[in-house]
Amino acid sequence: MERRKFFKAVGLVTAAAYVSPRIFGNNQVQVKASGIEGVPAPEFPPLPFAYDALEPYIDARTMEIHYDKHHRAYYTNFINAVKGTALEGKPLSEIFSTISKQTDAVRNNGGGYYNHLFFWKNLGKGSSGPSNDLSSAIVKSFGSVDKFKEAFNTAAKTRFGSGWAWLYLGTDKNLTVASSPNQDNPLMDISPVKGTPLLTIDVWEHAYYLKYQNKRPDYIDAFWNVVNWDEVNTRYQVAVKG
Ligand code: MN3
Repeated sequence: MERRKFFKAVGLVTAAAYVSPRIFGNNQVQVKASGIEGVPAPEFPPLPFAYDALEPYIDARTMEIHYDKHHRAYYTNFINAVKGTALEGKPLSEIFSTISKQTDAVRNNGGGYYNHLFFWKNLGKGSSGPSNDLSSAIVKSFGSVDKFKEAFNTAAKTRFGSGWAWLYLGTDKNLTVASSPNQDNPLMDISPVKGTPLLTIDVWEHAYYLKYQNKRPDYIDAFWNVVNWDEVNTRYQVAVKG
């Protein structure tokens, strides 16, 4: 990257880090623009773990294609879609809050870029489980942690075609589970499910077909072995304070 562009990018990231929580449009979702909801990275961000890190639950070949082909394409197409427009250099949270007014290219590729960034961060091995605070909130909303997992699994299994299932803190401050089609997410003003996302699973066939073929439920069951609860707990803490 040339120096001028580099400093421009760093300047935007730094500025975005100090944006306080805001309510965007009619979306009523508060998110700090300093995380992955902030200004798009100037370069395609690295995968936070090795391709084989989630074996045997998610295989290395699937991870490689998913990250290096699918996710990279969303990133590149999104950057190209906003280049030279009023959206260039804007935080993703702000773009999503007005997504109903944007092109399909921005909606699909922006969603695809963000949702995968989010998904990688909520995957990993070795974390213990939901924090006490998050557990209490889950029990309050779903009755028990098992019932929450059941609701999440149902949302993931019954999403027709391609999409995502989410645990999110709704605008009413209750934990909710729902699914979204294609590359939509709860930060989008166009989405019937709105809130701050805490946990997600990609149920597009490209996320599991090499290993699980048509057995989406087996992939969803395996997913629980590689949830990075540390990330989910942190997101919950930030979301309730927001
Ligand atoms: Mn995917």
